[in-house]
Amino acid sequence: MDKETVKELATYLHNAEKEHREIIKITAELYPDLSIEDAYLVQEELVRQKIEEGRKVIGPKMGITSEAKMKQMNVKDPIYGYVFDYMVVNEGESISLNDYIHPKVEPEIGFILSQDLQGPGVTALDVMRVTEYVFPAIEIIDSRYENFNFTLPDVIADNTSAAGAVYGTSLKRPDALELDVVGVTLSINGEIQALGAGAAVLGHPANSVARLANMLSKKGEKVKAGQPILTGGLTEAVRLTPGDYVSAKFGGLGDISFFVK
Ligand code: OOG
Ligand code: MG
Repeated sequence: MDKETVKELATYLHNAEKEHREIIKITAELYPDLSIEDAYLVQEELVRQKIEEGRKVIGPKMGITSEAKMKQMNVKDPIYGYVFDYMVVNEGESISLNDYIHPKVEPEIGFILSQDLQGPGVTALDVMRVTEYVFPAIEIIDSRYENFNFTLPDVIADNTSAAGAVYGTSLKRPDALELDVVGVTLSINGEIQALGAGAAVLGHPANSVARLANMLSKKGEKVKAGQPILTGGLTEAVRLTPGDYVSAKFGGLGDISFFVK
């Protein structure tokens, strides 16, 4: 894919995000043959454009981390993208639906490492050895594509639908918990809408961080110490509507919540 096309596709996505406007997926018309590799080039260009506008990367995020979702999309690898400073929502704060297109929320387990992790060959055990803290999180995803309808390359180019993140401030040492059996409930206005457990993410969320390190190593990059890492949704994502009070409760990890206006 030539540089001009990469730029054009990144700008197409970037503008849709800034204007809170849904667009037709790239593979439908603009570039039907978009490969996974090309899609990451578009994502890199999108990240570059945001940084050029003064935005800052806060941390990486993993997506499509359940075996069921990977099978459904017929892929072997999960996908990754980046959360930026302007996407961060503080616990207890309100978001306005006007700032999004058709946002959904999903509870996730977050990691913070004490050392950089460089693949290939990183295992979950390597991850646990350098994990400083784990924390509860809610990710807000907001595909720029009509009806959240996309192919894998489309969603990779779209920075894996990243739009918001609530990083819980209750930090726990990783050996204080068995993360695969940490249960989670996601409630809207006090009613449980979805539930899951840590094992929904590749059997154990540490596997997700290991896969991230190994995927990044193909680009000569690593998972950096100190950055909050989102490991992937523990439940299906739930659509938001005005007036929602969103809360996620994690066994042993604590609760987080925010409001929707
Ligand atoms: C893609 C993002 C998926 C996750 O945790 O699986 C994701 C999407 O479903 O829009 O963030
Ligand atoms: Mg997610």
